Amino acid sequence: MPIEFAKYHGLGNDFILIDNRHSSEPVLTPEQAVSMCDRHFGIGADGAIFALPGQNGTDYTMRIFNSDGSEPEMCGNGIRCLAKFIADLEGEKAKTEYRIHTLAGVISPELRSDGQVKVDMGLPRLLAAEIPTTLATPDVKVIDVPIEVAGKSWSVTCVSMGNPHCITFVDDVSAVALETVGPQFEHHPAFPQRTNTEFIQVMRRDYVKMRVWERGAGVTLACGTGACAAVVAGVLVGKCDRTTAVELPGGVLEIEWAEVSGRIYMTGPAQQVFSGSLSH
Ligand code: ZDP
Repeated sequence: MPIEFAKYHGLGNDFILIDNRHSSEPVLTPEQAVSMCDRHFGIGADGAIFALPGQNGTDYTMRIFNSDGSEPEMCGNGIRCLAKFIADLEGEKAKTEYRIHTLAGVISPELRSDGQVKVDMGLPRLLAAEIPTTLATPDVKVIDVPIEVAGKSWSVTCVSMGNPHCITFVDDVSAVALETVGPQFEHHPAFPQRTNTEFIQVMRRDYVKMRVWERGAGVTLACGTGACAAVVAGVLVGKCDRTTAVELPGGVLEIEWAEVSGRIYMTGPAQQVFSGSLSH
């Protein structure tokens, strides 16, 4: 039986989307997802995302495999793509807001009339045990803490958006040797679940440039959870406003860390590129 898929991207962070409404287990194994994500031997993507039936009163469940087959708890750009994908699947019955069950809790994307998707990303988690990281004792936040990576001392702030993020502020983001430094952060013993790493250059209090090394996916053009984590870190270290635009290689995400509720809102595009069917 051929499996239908659609390819979407959010700011160049690209995903294979699969209609998995008939089953509560992903129709691809992590190994199959790895070959489909391969840019030469497969479709090519940073991850594979499955739209499964909802749980506990939610509309859908999202599962995602990174391009290396590991399973992250959440994916910010991916959930914008998922929202567009399910609206496309539902056609006339489509809603403008969905409640999605993820391994990081319930996340709610809203399809706006201007084509952008605004996502309530929930609350950031800041305690060392929640990241998880051993850079501080379990019930302490990791803000501006030194770490030795690739023969250099970096000052980092750690934020979980359901998935782990390590943020470091640099003078010139274009000068960071992502391909060599990134994997050394990802596999550093201070991060038992590995980590995504964001390098941030503050242009203004409300505008930053970011490059990312993603756990399980390497260099990507954008990372939604990473952009949220970066703004939280920017606010915590006093460099950013609560509403800040994050410029990634693939484009700009608008992030707001609401003062009263403490929730994070991410707004950005998501777009279908093509659809097809998998041949095994
Ligand atoms: O946490 C991880 O393992 C990430 N690689 C998951 C994917 C995050 C993503 N880039 C995002 O936009 O949040 C999809």
